[in-house]
Amino acid sequence: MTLTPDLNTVQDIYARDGVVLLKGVLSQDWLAKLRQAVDDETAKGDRYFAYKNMREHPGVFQDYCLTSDIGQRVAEVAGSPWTSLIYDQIFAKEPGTKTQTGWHTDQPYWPVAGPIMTMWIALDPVDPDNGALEFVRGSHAWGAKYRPFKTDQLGAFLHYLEEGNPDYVDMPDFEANRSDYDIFHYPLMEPGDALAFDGMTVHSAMGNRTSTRLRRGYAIRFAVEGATYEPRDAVTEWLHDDSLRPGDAFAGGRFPMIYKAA
Ligand SMILES: O=C(O)CCC(=O)C(=O)O
Repeated sequence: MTLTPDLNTVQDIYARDGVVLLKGVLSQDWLAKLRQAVDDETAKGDRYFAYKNMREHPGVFQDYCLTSDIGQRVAEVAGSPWTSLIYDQIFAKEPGTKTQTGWHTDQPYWPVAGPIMTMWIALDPVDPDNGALEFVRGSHAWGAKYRPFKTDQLGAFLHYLEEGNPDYVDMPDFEANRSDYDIFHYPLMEPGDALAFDGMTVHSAMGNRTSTRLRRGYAIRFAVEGATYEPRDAVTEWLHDDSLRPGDAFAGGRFPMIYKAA
């Protein structure tokens, strides 16, 4: 894969905005295989948030994570000598899904301190009609740790978690005060494009107001140099690994290093 725009520009945008669009990350072959694998998985009947950690089982998701060039791409964008896998997730927003995925940051839900990156790969054309992701530009650099919260199966806010934890602050109401923030989205992602975004970037996803256009996204979460294991509580328990100790580099055990610079 050659990066469009070039790597220096990509790194600059990522550092400035906390998110960058990468064109043509998937080959046609991986696109076809991942689409099929997503369809097979979603045919099992769960919805939206339920499809997680497929890569822990043999199959297309595991093959993609372990054998494709995605780990190297993450390392390049992050400027890191290595990449490890945290977990993967399908976001299939069906036609007619009115719910907007609430504004949130990802890091508070995972047992990681330090830099992490999601690659959110579009398997369909994605635009504001069928569920474009929205970002608050530069919010990854604010240093704000927003309290995690529970959502319903479609991503709507239900209630806060860790209410007594002084490390977190409640999230401002970005939706009600949109004009106070630099909120943006990419007008069109083509199948095989990816959004690389920081674990602290505030983001949400629009509803899918089409009646026919499924919006399939495949998100993979990665740790890079500087990330450490930080198991916290019930919120992150689903991703714990007792073979790592708090403070260890976030690689090994359940979280294989999938790329290391020579
Ligand atoms: O794809 C979506 O609908 C939401 C994605 C998201 O919030 C995430 O990847 O963290």
